[in-house]
Amino acid sequence: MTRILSGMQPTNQLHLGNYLGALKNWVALQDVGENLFCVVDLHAITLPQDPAVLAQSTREIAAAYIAAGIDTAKSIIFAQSHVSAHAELAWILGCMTPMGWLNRMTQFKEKAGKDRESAPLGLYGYPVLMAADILTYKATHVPVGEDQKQHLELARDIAGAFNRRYDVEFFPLPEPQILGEATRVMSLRDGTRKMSKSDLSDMSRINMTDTPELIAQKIRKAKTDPAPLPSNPEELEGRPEADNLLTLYAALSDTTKRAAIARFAGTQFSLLKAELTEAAVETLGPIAARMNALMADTAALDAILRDGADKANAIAQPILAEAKQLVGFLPR
Ligand code: AQP
Repeated sequence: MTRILSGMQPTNQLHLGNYLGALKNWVALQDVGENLFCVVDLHAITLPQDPAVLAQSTREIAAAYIAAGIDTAKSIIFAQSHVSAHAELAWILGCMTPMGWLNRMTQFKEKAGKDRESAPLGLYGYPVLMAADILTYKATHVPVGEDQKQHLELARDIAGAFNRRYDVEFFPLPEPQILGEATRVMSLRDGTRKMSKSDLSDMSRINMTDTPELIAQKIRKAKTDPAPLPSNPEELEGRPEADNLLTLYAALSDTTKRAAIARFAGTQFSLLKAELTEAAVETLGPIAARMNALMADTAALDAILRDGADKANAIAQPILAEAKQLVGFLPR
């Protein structure tokens, strides 16, 4: 049986990288199996969050899922903190995760920066909680952007560690699904850095709710290089901004990067930027409109999250109970 699980952090507005690297693929995969899409608010507090903003962002991410095409008749949408099994299983799994495995995680190194001694335990243990998110449901497939590949490999290792410790085939090893043309969308200001919610410059990213004018401005000001666009993929080597803009165009126009390169070969960036703006506005405009409409009725969104949590709990609790039994905890 295919069971898909993925999530996004309610840490800021979602951007084009979140959409193309993950959300768009979730929507396309909805008919494949059983789907759970969570708003990972427990992950969000690994860095300080304003409580009122966190609550509102959690609703906003749920609204983005629905506005992008996640159908609550086919998929379960819920907040991670509403299913306590995630945190409980994370503790169990953390007890069989060697620190050496966590020390290799590049995201922790990037987020903790130079002052690692001050970084919270939660940030260090983030990948263990992520493994618990997946394994709590025995999810088989996890559609994510390329940046999450390392965490997914760790989740497989952790599942294996549990199975070996108790000599069982209890947890399936989850498969990462890194799909589409834009698996790693880069910053508009620096083609060597990932487009990210936490980048201080709003001009570095296109947010899912940006107005058409703002999208046009951000793309117009996006960093480029002086040469005309190349005629083959090999010539994109050392030209990260050209590579990124062509990738974005391909993903937003539902074509391949090879076709995008052929379309703009030998032209200046201005043509690519104009057509990319059109494609971005065409894709994001209707999603933003639906998001705004959904956000106008927060009671309805809260009801969707409550219903999702009930359904998610119904799947998670028996799996957690069985895991606890394997560990040797007494039944209640
Ligand atoms: N730039 C990206 N390109 C492709 N996919 C991306 N994802 C994130 N950035 C890109 C994918 O989006 C999903 C949700 O990510 P997240 O919200 O859990 O957190 P993140 O990966 O930490 O996203 P950000 O924007 O980079 O946030 P900050 O700045 O807070 O770290 C994941 O599937 C991710 O792969």
